[in-house]
Amino acid sequence: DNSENRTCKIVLAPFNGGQPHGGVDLGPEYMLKHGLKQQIEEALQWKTEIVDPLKDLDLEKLKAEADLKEKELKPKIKRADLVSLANEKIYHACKDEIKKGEFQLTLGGDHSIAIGSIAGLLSRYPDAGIVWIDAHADINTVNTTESGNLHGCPVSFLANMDRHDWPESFKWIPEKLLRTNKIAYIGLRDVDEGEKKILRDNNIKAFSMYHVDRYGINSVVEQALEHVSQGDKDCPIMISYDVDAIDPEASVKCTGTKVDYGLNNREALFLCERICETGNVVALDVVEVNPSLGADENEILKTVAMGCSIVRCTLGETLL
Ligand code: 6HN
Ligand code: MN
Ligand code: MN
Ligand code: MN
Repeated sequence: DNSENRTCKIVLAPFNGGQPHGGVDLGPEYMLKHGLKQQIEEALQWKTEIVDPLKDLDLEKLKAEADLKEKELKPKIKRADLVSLANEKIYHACKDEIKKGEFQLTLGGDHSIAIGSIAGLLSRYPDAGIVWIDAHADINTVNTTESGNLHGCPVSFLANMDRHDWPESFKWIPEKLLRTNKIAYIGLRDVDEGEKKILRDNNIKAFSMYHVDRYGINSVVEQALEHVSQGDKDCPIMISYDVDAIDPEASVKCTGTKVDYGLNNREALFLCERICETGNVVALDVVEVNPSLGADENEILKTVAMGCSIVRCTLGETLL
């Protein structure tokens, strides 16, 4: 129903410090250049407003300084203070500049930015359910991470895992934030051994590509929604969408941690359509679009266009 003229707040999160590649910070710019804002306004008849929480940070300079310092220190987790700083800003923007009833759309950036976006969303809707669409579980803790890349860890921070071992800078993250029964994964196919143990020990609902093949995407989405809603038919739902969930051959080649045999294009968008149809979707992240990893213009266009389609389908463009 477009008649109410809803507002979509577009939170820009052009941050790349949670992983090693440059270029993922270009995600928001490329999606906007592709016409995302106009698409939301014209096709969907929503109002849009840009929120730009990182605009005062010189991110490339801060990253260079962090990398120089870490060259000698070689800490287990990389650029912790920078990732924390960027996310604290994203958190405050989502918490303070978005009102109940407005849609929270966050454009990454790497997936570490979900620490801020989800912490912000949960400040408005503490009981929201999170559907995490990804090839990866992103639930490594500061102790289990093998890569040290913080885009592999956002869920553990949100769920307050191993909090006693966090660098001091992360302590702004509220306690008792995300309960592990309020998240469900779809699309997993590259999960580290330490993460598998965390998923098992905490009984976390996770649908891998095996489950998509076994039950079909329709049943998987239904089960995920039922699980995160915990019996509340009005439960607010947020989607955190890592585009690497989607098969590289199908459309998404421009992303930093590509994994074969993912969701096909229809499965990828059906998810968004079905979750939109519940009428309960309040927020979406689109992350890990990296235009600089394209071999040619066409590869870049396909990935960026898919990012924009995810947004439009989640807002209801394709529903009749
Ligand atoms: N992402 N599990 C791997 C790691 O480095 O911890 C990969 C993480 C990928 C994160 O794609 O958002
Ligand atoms: Mn991923
Ligand atoms: Mn792996
Ligand atoms: Mn991810």
